[in-house]
This record gives sequence, structure tokens and C-alpha cells, in this order.
Amino acid sequence: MLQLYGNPRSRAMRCLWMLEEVGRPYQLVEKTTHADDLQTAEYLRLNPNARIPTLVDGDLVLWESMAINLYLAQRYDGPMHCAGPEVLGLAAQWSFWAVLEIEHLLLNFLEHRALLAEFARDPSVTERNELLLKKPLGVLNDALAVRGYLAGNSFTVADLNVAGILMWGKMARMDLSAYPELTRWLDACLARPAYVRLRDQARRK
Ligand SMILES: N[C@@H](CCC(=O)N[C@@H](CS)C(=O)NCC(=O)O)C(=O)O
Repeated sequence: MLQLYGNPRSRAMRCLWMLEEVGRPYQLVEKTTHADDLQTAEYLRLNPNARIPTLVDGDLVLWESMAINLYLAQRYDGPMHCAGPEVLGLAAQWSFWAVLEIEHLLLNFLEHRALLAEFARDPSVTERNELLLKKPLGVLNDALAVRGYLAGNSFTVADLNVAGILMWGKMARMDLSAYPELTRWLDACLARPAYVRLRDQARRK
């Protein structure tokens, strides 16, 4: 059975979301981000970066959340399967783009808006990051104005990988009103039953 190491309050959430969309049986092996959970000889053999998530599928061990999701999309038939090289290319494009252009800025924004202890929050960081995000979020908004989803007319792993990062903006209550197409699309992605199920499970814990 597929095994995913991680927890839903981390980047493993986007892989759990993908696993739920794919609908194959899997086991979540709970790992926190604490060093004593990750810096063990056993886990370092799976992921020498000592980070989560990690996917184990038989003899294959994969780390990097975006790669895990692109793999799962190719591995199984069904609605999340990339229908052709164009969809796969677009999914890779948007996944790399999201990691390189928005992930760090959004995580940093979330930390300084909500995650850090009050005394450690710096409003100048959120202000700066909001400004730096204007260009990439504009690019995303414009792409979504042309077609409803990132790699065609239906939800694919491209949408999941980008929305799996943009959900941090929602969590941080970032004002996204300047990006109406993005907002419409993000709300549709985050209303998917697979995501809602996981989010509700995580809230109950
Ligand atoms: N680029 C990696 C980043 C993985 C990552 O940084 N995971 C965090 C949790 S969200 C982690 O394991 N942190 C523990 C640490 O850095 O010590 C991915 O997308 O999988």
C-alpha cells in the first residue's frame, strides 16, 4: 500500500489532498517536523533531507511534494491522470512556478500574520511580501481569466499543486480581492470534497 510520511499541518497536506483525489488506499505515517521525529537513521534512509513529505510506493521512495503529486497523477488512471504531454507539461510549469515564485513569499507572509508568536511578528514583512506577490498573482489571475483551470477546462494536478500553496494566503486572510479570477478558482479548488474532508479531519484533531 502507498505510504505517506508527514502530517496535514505541513506541506504533506498537498500530497494527502492528491492521494484523496486519486482515491487509492494509502497509509499516513504521522511525522511531525521535530528533529527527533525526522533525524532518525530509519527516516534519513527514506529522505536524507530530513523533511516531510515522503512517499513510499513499493520500491520507489519519493520526496519533494510537487514531484510526489506529479508522480501520482501519472501512476493511476482516473480524472487526475494527465491526459497527454501538454497537460503534464503545464502541470510541471505551474508546479515549478509556484515553488519558485510564490511559495516562500506566502509562507513568510503566513508566519508573520498568524503563525509566529505575537512579539515576533513583523508587519513590514507582510507588507513587503504582499507587494512582491502582486506580479506573480497577477500572472496567475490573467491565466485563469483565459481558461477556468490551469491546464485545461477541468481540475488537474496543476491546480492542486498551486492551490495547495495558495491556501496559505487564505489561512493568513490575505486580501485577494484584486485577483477575482484567482479567487473564484481558489474557492472552487478548496471546495473540492477531497480537500474539505482532510481539512475537517485535521481540525478535529
Ligand atoms: N520542497 C520540499 C520542502 C519540504 C519541507 O520543507 N517540509 C517541512 C515541513 S512543511 C519540513 O519537513 N521541515 C522540517 C525541517 O526543515 O527541519 C517539499 O515541497 O516537499
